[in-house]
Amino acid sequence: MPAIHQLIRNLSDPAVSVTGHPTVTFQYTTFSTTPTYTNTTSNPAADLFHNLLDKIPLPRWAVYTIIACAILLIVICCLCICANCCCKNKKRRQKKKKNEKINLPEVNKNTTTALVQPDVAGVDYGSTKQDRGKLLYSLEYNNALSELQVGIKKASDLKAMDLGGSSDPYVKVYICPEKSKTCETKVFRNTLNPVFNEQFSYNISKSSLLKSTAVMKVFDFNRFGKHNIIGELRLQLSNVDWNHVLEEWQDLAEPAKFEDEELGEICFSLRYVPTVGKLTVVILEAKNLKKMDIGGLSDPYVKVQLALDKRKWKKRKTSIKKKTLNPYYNESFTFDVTFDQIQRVNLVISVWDHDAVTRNDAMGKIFLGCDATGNQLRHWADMLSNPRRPVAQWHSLLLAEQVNSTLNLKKKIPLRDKLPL
Ligand SMILES: [Ca+2]
Ligand SMILES: [Ca+2]
Repeated sequence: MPAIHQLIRNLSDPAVSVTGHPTVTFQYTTFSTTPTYTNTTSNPAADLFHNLLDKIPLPRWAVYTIIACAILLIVICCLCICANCCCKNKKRRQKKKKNEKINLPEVNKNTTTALVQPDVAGVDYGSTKQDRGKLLYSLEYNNALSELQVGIKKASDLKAMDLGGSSDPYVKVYICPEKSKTCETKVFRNTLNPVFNEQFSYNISKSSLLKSTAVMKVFDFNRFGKHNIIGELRLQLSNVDWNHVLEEWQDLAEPAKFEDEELGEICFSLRYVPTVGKLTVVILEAKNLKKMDIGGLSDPYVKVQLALDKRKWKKRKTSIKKKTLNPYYNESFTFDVTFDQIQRVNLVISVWDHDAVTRNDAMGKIFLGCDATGNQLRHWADMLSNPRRPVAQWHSLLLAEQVNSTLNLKKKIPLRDKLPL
């Protein structure tokens, strides 16, 4: 087999020896102890390597091929890992960039994120003011009459509170710390730039004026939900130059939470049938009432009173709901009120905490009627303009003293006046 012999020689594999015998034997098990190349080097490391190779029961070319393949495989693996890492980093960088792009306009539009989680370095306090809009108001004091005039002129760039990207703004005005009279402007539907042009007057002595603060709160009206505050102004009246009429724009601030005591809310429906002269009040429920008892709860009941020509006239009350701050009543009261009387009537709704031993305490109060303002007047007007249809609405309770001083009811109507007119 000379061809094979030659081939083997060409491969110059020292592991393969050919005997003089015509048959070729691949001596995998027997090795020559003194191969020719051993003499060429005296490096002990190389000797060790070659000895190791000699011990492997494979031809040298196969061993070299395997080693080459292994190195190639390792290199390919390394390259793959590197490529993968680079790719991931690139993707991460791109994703980060993308996220930054998405977040930026949101942050610009809505700085409440900055308010909730203030980044000490990055908070822009000015932008929170711009977000809520601004209000043009006027202040004037008449020394002779001891009368303060607060003008609510207009607002601009108000914050959108409704889903449609708009608001239904109105302004509540009162003087702290007295808070005896709260005035409200009309509601302007679906606008962020309302023109109110309303003026409110407060009787206040010069000495108490200088210790007072005028509060102007801009709210968003919602037909079936709680009214949300858009922003407010608090003006220290001691800082005002009263020799002139003050008129200026000011950025609305975030509402202060400390001052307004939450007295809870009450929901009731009103229905008036003019033909038969019947006014029906259904006390539905109340929520978030004030804690009056030691256990952290209250025993609330609701008084429904009517005043005619500012005199106490008729009254009824609901049952007492024990140990709750969120009572449900659904109790109906019908009063005879003629069409002539309904225009001179005030409906006073008050929530009381029942106490077995001590006097019952007032928890909150509101009144409706033609003398009412704001939300209460709206509910009353809705009832009158929808005869025979019950109109339900939630109302925020006010301090009983505040309502009493605004309403200023006289004593009970004498008996003869109770007779039908
Ligand atoms: Ca609204
Ligand atoms: Ca009680």
